[in-house]
Amino acid sequence: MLFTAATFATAIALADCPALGPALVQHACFHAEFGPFGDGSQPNPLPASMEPLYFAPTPNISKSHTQYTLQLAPTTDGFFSGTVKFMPPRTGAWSVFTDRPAATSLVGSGMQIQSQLSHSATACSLLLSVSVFPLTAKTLYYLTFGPVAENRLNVVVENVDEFTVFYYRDADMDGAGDRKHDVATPCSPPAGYVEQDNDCDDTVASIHPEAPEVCDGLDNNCNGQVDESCPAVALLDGGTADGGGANQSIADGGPSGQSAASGCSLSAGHRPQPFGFAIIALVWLKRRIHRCRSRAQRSRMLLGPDHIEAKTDWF
Ligand SMILES: [Ca+2]
Ligand SMILES: [Ca+2]
Ligand SMILES: [Ca+2]
Repeated sequence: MLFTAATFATAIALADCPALGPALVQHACFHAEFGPFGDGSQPNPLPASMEPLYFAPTPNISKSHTQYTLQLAPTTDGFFSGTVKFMPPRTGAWSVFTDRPAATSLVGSGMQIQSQLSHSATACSLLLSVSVFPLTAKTLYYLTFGPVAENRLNVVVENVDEFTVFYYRDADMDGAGDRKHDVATPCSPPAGYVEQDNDCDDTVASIHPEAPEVCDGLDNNCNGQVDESCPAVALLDGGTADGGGANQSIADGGPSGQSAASGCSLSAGHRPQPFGFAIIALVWLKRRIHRCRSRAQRSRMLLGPDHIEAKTDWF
């Protein structure tokens, strides 16, 4: 189920997640490999009314960003099990990673807390199972692991909400997403969404930041520049009535009229600039001749043949 969060990004509920996302898993994996390491034996006496329910001393694993190695107690059927205490510093979703699949149950305030998400495979080779629980700040919870076949279990507990990541829709599947269509989730990205938000045209797979810039009149590599790697060719727009023409730079690689030197296509009615200037000069000269001849004709009509030579000396 998708719903809109206060950040205006679309959020994905944990219950709808297929698995936790790589940001959280990699973070927990870092602590599993590099520590800090805790033995889980920190004394933390239980309330007298609760003590009989759990073997003592019950380890406390409330410190996050730590891997704890728990010594589990034997059960009557030859397996091992154990209970630890955890008190979250803030309210939210908390993940409990273990280095092997182990049934994990959680009790708080005498109530069994249902897991929001649980899966037995992660992207970390050191932490193979995880369960997520909704917890309330400053509340004492009891986590029970097992039964498992071995008496040791490595555990890492991390806050889930800290690892909410934005993903962006990649409609053309070129690996770059559209920042206008995003979701926020601590889970693995939904199908068709990626972490990159820098696709400037998510409808064309050949346009993305890693694409080569080609001479086609488009910004292929999304750097805000069109055909920046192409030789600029200034063209004269096909002539106008007054002999002028707008200079125009067009893209290379067009379907017709390609220049061997630049590879740029020349649209109909355009001339390369060196010839364009010559054309401008010729058109200007032609117009001046026409204009002056017209004046001479008018002068001839107004002044008569005797005055023509004097009035056209300037030409
Ligand atoms: Ca894309
Ligand atoms: Ca281009
Ligand atoms: Ca470009």
